[in-house]
Parts: sequence; structure tokens; C-alpha cells
Amino acid sequence: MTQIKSGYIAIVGRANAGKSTLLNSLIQQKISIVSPKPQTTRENILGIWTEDNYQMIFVDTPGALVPKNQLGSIMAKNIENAVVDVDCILLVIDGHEGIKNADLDLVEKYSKNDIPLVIAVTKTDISQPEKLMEQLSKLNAYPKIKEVYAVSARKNRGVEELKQHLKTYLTDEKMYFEADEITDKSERFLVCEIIREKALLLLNQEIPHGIGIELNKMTYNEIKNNWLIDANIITEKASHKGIILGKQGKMIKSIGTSARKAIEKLLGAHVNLQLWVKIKEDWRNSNFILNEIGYSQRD
Ligand SMILES: Nc1nc2c(ncn2[C@@H]2O[C@H](COP(=O)(O)OP(=O)(O)OP(=O)(O)O)[C@@H](O)[C@H]2O)c(=O)[nH]1
Ligand SMILES: [Mg+2]
Repeated sequence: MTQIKSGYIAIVGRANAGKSTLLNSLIQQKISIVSPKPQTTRENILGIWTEDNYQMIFVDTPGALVPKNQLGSIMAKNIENAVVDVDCILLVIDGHEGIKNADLDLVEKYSKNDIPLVIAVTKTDISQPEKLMEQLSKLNAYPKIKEVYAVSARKNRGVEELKQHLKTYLTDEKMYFEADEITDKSERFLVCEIIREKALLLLNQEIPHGIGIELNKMTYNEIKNNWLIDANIITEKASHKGIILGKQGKMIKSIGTSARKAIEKLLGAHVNLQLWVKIKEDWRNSNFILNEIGYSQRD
């Protein structure tokens, strides 16, 4: 019998580097939401890839940050927790932006322990090859780096080679999840994330940091074969309410339509989605609300 190999691989890096896109590409499923706005991912999300003898459990994490509120502290704690006891740390660097000092600080940080460190320089589809080569030479100064892979998660280039390489770090000899499990997150969590993603994509720059999604109701009607989902988009400022609603409710309608389509794909049934905007001042510092939404502090 062939030996089973499995293990956890933490995906870390700066905000907006392309971590979640890479996770989705590695497991060939859209599990983690993606947007051009930094701090899109707010908590660790497992993406599981299972083959006959392998199980790779990728941990997508929030982008490295200096916490400015309680939610930020929870996010930072998530990153810390993600790199404990993993078989490998995969540090993602935005190849289009180039390798910044902040990336090198992270290389240094993750070179300090005994966990193998692999680098994925991503977005090669929009990077200039000569510029990228020059940038990559900056990494030569760090002997703890095991390998550097240049990939495009968006175009699925180089991702398979990276995955094959990551397999060599797996040390555990049992499967942690069933073969058909692709994430540790509930459908309710994924539904909220989809709504947040569509809001991030459609709203302008300054609002998205302050929004949260609160699910009021999610029920399935067997006779009609449809889901009834009712959720609040929470914002901190009264002035944002009108922007989220849009002129004659156009913005919230667009968010709703876009989210509904993606949720229907996820749940495989028709969805009736009702969205509301609620103002909750300073909710990112309220343990009560953070808990209610599901961003609980875990040690
Ligand atoms: N062209 C290109 N764009 C990419 C690629 N990977 C990610 N992006 C884009 O980069 C932006 C950020 O991607 P995310 O995957 O959300 O980045 P992240 O590191 O998870 O960001 P946070 O969760 O905010 O830390 C999005 O607009 C993506 O579409 C890539 O390989 N090529
Ligand atoms: Mg992310």
C-alpha cells in the first residue's frame, strides 16, 4: 500500500498580494473571496486538496497588518495561529508591484523558525519578465528560502508545479478531512463572504473596510426548491448608508443581484436574497458584534 501523506501549508503575505486567488487556484475551486481592496480576507480559511494518497490543507490568511481596531487584532491573531505547526509556509509576493521592503521583512520573519519557507511570486501575467528577474535576485540574500516559484494564479500558470513541490513537505500520515471536503467553513460563512465580496467589488474605495455582513435568516424551502436569505450590510457611518443603497436603491440592488447569482452557484438552488443596510457605530471594536458576525477571538 502506498503511504498517505498530508499536512497543513500556511499561505501568508502582504495585503492584496494575491493569496486568496492562489488558494483558489491551488484547490481549483473558488472558496476564498478576492478583491482589489486590501484586507479582503478577514480570517483563516482552509482550502483542502485531496488525491488518492495526498491531502494538502492550505490555510489562507488575512494580509499582514498593523491592527487599528479589535477586528484588526483578531485578523493579526489569525495570521499568528496559521503558522503554528504547519509543514510549510508559502509566502506570496506580488510580482507586479515588485518585491518591497515589507515583503523582505516577512521573509526575514518567517526565516526565523524551522518551518520550510517557499516563496510564490505571483501576478506574472501582468509583470515584465526583465523587471521580475531583477527583483527576484533580492531573494538570494535569504538562504532559508527553500524555493521560489513565479506563478500567475489568475491564469493558473506555474501553480501545478508549485503544488507538486509543496507535496514534498507533507509529513503527516493520516487524512484529516473526508475526500469530498474542500473547506472548513460553513455554507452560512461562505454566503456572507460572497455578499461582502460583491460589496467590495462594487463600492468605492473608502467604504469597504468598514463593512460587515450579518445573516438574519437562511432557510431552505423544499417545495419551492429555493433558499430565502436575509442579511444586513453593516457600516460604521451614517453617511455611508446612502452610498451603499445608491440612487433609488441601485447600488444595493446590484450587490444583491451579483451576490445572488454566486450564491445560487454555491448552493445549487434558486435564491431569494434580501439585503438591508444597518449602521452600527464602531462595530469593529465591539466584541459583541464581532462575535455575532462570527469574528471571534481564538487563542
Ligand atoms: N493579473 C493578476 N491579478 C491577480 C493575480 N492574483 C491576484 N490578482 C488580483 O490581485 C487582487 C488581490 O487578490 P487577492 O487574492 O484578494 O489578494 P489577497 O492577498 O488575498 O488580499 P487580502 O485578502 O486583502 O490580504 C485582486 O484584484 C486579484 O484579482 C494574478 O495572478 N494575476
Ligand atoms: Mg485574501
